[in-house]
Amino acid sequence: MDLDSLKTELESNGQSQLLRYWDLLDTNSQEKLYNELKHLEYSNINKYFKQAMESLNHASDKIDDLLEPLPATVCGSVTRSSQEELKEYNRIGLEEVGNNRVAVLLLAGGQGTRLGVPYPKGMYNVGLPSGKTLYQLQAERLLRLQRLATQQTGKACTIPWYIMTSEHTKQATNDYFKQHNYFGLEKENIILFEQGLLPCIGFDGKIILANTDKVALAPDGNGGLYRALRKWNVLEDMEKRGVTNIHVYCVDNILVKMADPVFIGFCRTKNAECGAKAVEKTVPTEAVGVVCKVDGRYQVVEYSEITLKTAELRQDNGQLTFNAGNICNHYFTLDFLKHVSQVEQENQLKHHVAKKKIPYVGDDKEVVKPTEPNGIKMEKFVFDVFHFADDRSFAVWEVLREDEFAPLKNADTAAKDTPTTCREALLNLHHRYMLGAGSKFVHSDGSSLPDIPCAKKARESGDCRKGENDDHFNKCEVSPLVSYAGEGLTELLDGKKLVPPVQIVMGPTDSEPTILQDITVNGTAS
Ligand code: UD2
Repeated sequence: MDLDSLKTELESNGQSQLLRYWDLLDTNSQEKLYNELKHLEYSNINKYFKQAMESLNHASDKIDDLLEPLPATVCGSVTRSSQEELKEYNRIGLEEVGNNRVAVLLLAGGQGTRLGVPYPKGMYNVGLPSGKTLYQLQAERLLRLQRLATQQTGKACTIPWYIMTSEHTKQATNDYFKQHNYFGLEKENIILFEQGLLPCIGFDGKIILANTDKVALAPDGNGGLYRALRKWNVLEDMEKRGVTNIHVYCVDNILVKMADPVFIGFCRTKNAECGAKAVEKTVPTEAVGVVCKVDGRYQVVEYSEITLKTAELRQDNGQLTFNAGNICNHYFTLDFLKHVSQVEQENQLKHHVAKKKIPYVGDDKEVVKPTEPNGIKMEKFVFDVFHFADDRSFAVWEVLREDEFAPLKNADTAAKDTPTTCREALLNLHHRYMLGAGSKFVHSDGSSLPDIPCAKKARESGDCRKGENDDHFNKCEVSPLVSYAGEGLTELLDGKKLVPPVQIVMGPTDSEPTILQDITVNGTAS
């Protein structure tokens, strides 16, 4: 340990408080703290802090005048495309998958503070009949998609799954996949790498100590991706495997269509290097970021960055002018990722700042949990690289919220984005898949259940007509190993009368799916 040079460095950067408890620590703790401190880049951190405080001071400045809606030329939409176009996008995407040119990259380094569980969010079980966690659903979607691509191309293929973790999630994620035998995927095709951390800083610019021997560190945001790609040579690994298309997504969307061939096919048709999936924002005050242009460059703008007047602007057809709600589903070519991950480009991504209540060690060496914000966390955002795309290389694909977006952000005590809303969204979708495949839902005496569920409010107030409050649409689950996006079910379900709850199940090595029902019509097999 070269304590003297560390002391000098800390002094010259105004961070000597980090050694405040040094003399009270035993040798082990001293070593631990020393190792943490010697890796921090103090002059950079001080620079980031200065920029962060400037941006906080300008947080109320609005950027309305710089905003432009997306040009129609970069946009496409599931609802405005013909069946032929959708089929063609799907074919192109499957061709890419089938030729091993597609990888998925999961952003899973977040701390999941709002959900409040001590383990990574991907391990969360929202209470589906199958009990599957977010990670299991995702793994099975990949397996199914590989099979679909193989059916099209006649060749075996692999979709490598890159997972960005952080200090908080790496070990648990690793152990979880191992414990579950990688859910039928090959171990070498699940590649974990770790994003960086940045210290939390008090409003006075001093780095906060979380404990006498520990700096308060937090992940550097999902935009820490680009630095991490460089550090762990991830792009080299992709190149070696022949990957050219990368689908980046966040862990908490239970409906996520990983490596979605339609999205990939659309982006490739547009010759895009960088793309975003979006859902239509319908209410001006909905707190989602929108994909748009700012000062001529593509960007995601938070609702808080513009005035209500701009958020309320509508086009002639009544749609909001800024309506492309970001759902953290991005497409990149390998070349684009190589470009933006270079030091020169990555350094241009600014840190976003959040005021936080950061636990710190007090004078009596006890950890204090503040009740008011006492400092900041700094994060880069994954979508800030849109800035490097232009009209020729950018594409936005609008999808249906009810088919593709239901994020898990909060515990069930909240009204929105909870385990319950996620579970209902997935089961609702699967109910529609089953109906689409030609099955009918009935009571055990064979009488019909309605196709369209009674609205939740009406159910709660007892306003539903008789037979409509059975909640059956909320009890149908299809294993992703059977169907990726509703396909492949007709043969199994067409003309079948099903009594909910129903599960269509299949194991990773099974060749045929099975219909599981607690009760069948009049006690006979369906
Ligand atoms: C994200 C998007 C937001 C919207 C929303 C939809 C960003 C910056 N914001 O907001 O625009 O699309 O999702 O659900 O993308 N993560 C890391 N490392 C970190 C922090 C986060 O990997 O340091 C991951 C996290 O595990 C998750 C994803 O990034 O998978 C999104 O993080 P979040 O849930 O904190 O983002 P949120 O909801 O504020």
